[in-house]
Amino acid sequence: MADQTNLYRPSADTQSSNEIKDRKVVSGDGGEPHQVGDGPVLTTSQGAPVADNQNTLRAGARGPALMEDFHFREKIFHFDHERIPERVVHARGYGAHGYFEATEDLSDLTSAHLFQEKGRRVPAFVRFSTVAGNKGSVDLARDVRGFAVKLYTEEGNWDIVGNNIPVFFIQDAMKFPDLIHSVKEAPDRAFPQAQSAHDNFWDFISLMPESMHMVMWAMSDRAIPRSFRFMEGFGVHTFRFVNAAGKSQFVKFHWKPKQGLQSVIWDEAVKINGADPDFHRRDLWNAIQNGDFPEWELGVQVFDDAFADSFPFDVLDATKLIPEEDVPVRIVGRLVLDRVVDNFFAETEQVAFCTQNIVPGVDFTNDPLLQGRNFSYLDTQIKRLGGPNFTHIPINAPKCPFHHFQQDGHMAMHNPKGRANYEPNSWSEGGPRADPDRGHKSFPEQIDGEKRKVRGELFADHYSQARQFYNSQTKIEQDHIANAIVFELSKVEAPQIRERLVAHLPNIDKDLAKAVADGLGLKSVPKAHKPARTPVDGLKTSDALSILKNGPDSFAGRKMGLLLSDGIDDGLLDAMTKAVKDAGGMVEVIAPKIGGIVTAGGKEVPAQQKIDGGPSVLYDAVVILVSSDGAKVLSKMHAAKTFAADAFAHGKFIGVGGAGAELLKAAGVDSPDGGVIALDKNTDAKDFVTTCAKVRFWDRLA
Ligand code: HDD
Repeated sequence: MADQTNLYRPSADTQSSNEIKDRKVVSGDGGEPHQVGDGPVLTTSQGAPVADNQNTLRAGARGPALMEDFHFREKIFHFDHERIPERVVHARGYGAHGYFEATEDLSDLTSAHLFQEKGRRVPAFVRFSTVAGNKGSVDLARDVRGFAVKLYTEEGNWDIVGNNIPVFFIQDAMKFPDLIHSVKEAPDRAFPQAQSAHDNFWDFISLMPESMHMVMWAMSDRAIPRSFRFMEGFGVHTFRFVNAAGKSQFVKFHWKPKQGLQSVIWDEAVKINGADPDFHRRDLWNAIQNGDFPEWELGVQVFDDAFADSFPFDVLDATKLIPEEDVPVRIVGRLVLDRVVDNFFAETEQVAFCTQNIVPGVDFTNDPLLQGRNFSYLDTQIKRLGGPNFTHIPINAPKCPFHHFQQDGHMAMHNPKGRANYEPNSWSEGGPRADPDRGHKSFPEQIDGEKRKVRGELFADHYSQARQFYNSQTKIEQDHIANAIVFELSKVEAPQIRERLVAHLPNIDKDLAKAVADGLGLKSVPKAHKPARTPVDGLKTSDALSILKNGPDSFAGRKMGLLLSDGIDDGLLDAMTKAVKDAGGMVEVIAPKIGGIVTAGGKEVPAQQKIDGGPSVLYDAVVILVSSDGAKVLSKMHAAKTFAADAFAHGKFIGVGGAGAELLKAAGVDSPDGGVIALDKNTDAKDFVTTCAKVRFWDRLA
């Protein structure tokens, strides 16, 4: 019987800290300097102490290297094998540990152990990701974000492998390889990387009307989130909850960030990718390391067969959502991320999410996308992690007791003990047995149908919810959608593909179609494609679908960029720093030199960024606090002028202290508006930070 007690854990010798330790440097045998110290002795993987980590074993100082050098051979062979295949999708991701706590007793709905009592807690691991880009691609690609949650419950691991968008591009898993091939780099030229703005993607999409709803989401600012911390997550599919009496209800899962929703705007995304390609992972790392633990509420939409039958769309169709106004989201738990990984590869890279990992009390539905996923995830982990024993890797192993007869295979780490490795057997130490009371039981749904390659009738409505989504957006958000489609299609070389895509838009919204046609320079809006099914009229708009209607209510978790120069007023600087911290935000100092600045009062303030490494796109709001000498110096620096001009162009709130207005003027901001706020006295700092909770001065962008 396998058990969980002998999981391999490497010793954590090195901790992530910024502490510097000066170790003694001595000369090695061959005259090469190397470090000695009071840490552990370097060993081979076999544990043999190493004497020299600088020189291979040689026949003579200038002679050939000897094969006999087992330390050299081990070191190089291991290095040569460091890479494993990256995920075929969602290759770039970032994970963190935390916990999930049930805030409701849901025993009436599900027998899931986790929900049998309010307050039950289980460890959790979450991996956020982009979809299309390779592992080393940029964080702020326009893309869907993966939101995969592993809950280590007492009755097994439960993986909710979701996205930050509640619907999907396709309805049937059969089309997934085509979708992904189309969005990834073209096979003949190996570009573009981490982008959907190219012919292959839009060629495919324009031929797949079922993708139109998701396309509206992907072209909205949902696809360029400000941070993983400020985005929602969705289980997407309809699942089942099954209670102890065997009664089943349908359920959809939602993760709602306590931090509120926030996205960047496209021009920022493009620039952030250059300034800090790791923007999202750095943000999560910093927040957790600062003790500002991101938190999401788990919400469920629970509904029965009667609702499903009356709903104008098929609840098994992953291209459709159920508006919160139709079935309210009930908050039943909280997810808190409070610990970064010890090692990225061991945890974030090797974590293996599988949609088929569910627990008693939770069940699948016949959603054809979900059913296909249940095959794909297990299959992909075997390839990616090298064999069936990926569940032995600590990050994937259950944290509850587990007992089974699976054995052997590459890297088997906890094979069954004893003689019995089959069942039934009659040995006294005969190992585990199935338990019909505790075990997972599929909901005994009555199924009757012809064996055919078909889809449900209602799946054919591809435009109604796309329209509902578009209509639920604020004007600014609608403009962003139109601009995004124009941007993307402007990168498409084949005019026929552009037009074929635009011909879907009148079925969603005539003004949107016109705006996109104009933006592309088309003479007119092409004739609309004929819908396969007449769209449903009069769907009510849903505020839950808009980011701007669900923004933050404070500056907590946000970052203020302070552009400073020598000779500034100490009082205002201190007041601003305090106001941001009191609001739960972070400050970062940007200065002409990384060595920092000296205030009028003689205080040395270190900088976190030199001006050209800290453009304003990296901050939620900025303060320009400079002396008049400082303003003169900065006004001659392109990076400083761009800092100010971009902050203004991106609708940011700009606090202006000292001679800051001079820099704004030099940057071409001649007519400051209500979002450019003079900081005349120290008490202005607090009001400014309160104002910044609105994230942007939207009037400037309208
Ligand atoms: Fe998938 C990874 C989310 C459809 C096949 N998917 C993957 C990850 C997320 C999603 C978040 C990354 C997990 C991690 O961080 O390791 N995928 C979704 C959602 C979908 C979806 C929300 C639609 C509702 N996926 C989907 C389909 C298929 C796959 C239809 C195949 C039929 N997905 C995979 C995969 C991946 C994966 C190939 C690649 C790496 C991995 O599984 O672990 O199996």
